[in-house]
Amino acid sequence: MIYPPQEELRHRSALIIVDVQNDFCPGGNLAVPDGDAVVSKINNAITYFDIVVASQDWHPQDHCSFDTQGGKWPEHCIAGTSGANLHAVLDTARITHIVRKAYKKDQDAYSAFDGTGLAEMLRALGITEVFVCGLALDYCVKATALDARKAGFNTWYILNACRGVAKNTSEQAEREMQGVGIKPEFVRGPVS
Ligand code: VGL
Ligand code: ZN
Repeated sequence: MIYPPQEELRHRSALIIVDVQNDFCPGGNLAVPDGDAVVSKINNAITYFDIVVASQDWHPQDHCSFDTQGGKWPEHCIAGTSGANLHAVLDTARITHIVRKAYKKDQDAYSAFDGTGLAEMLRALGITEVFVCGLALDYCVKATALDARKAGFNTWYILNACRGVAKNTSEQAEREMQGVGIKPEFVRGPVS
């Protein structure tokens, strides 16, 4: 398999853009280093897909993952706030489906498949090939790609359209994904 998807596979391929939200970008409450660098890459990749899913982390104010509630993360991506919005430069006109996850107080969800019906939706659309990109490589991108593979999709992660929270966990994430047959891909241009 190659990126971009071969023309005859285009109608069976989906791009999943994971959590490219303001809070995960520089200036946000849980900024991923260089997180906004994925946007221009994704805007390039997006042109090769007819089915484009964007996920949003979508937490209530008192979500269990927040340090104020004994969780591991600072408050982030609170439903309806600007921090939960998709990055303003992301080409949202080409997004065909949005899934919101981890919107229940007592449940966290790293994967865009978790509690969203995404696998069934993609199957109903005839999708067999899934390309994952976005934030963060070592958390939600990894979890999404692993779930895509588990659900039976041929799965790739577009490495240069991802950023991770930390180097060691990102390298570990790549090993985990590759260990179950998820392959790395790279989006071309624009030169930046
Ligand atoms: C994420 C930490 C907490 C992510 C979401 O999108 O990778 N990370 N919530
Ligand atoms: Zn979260």
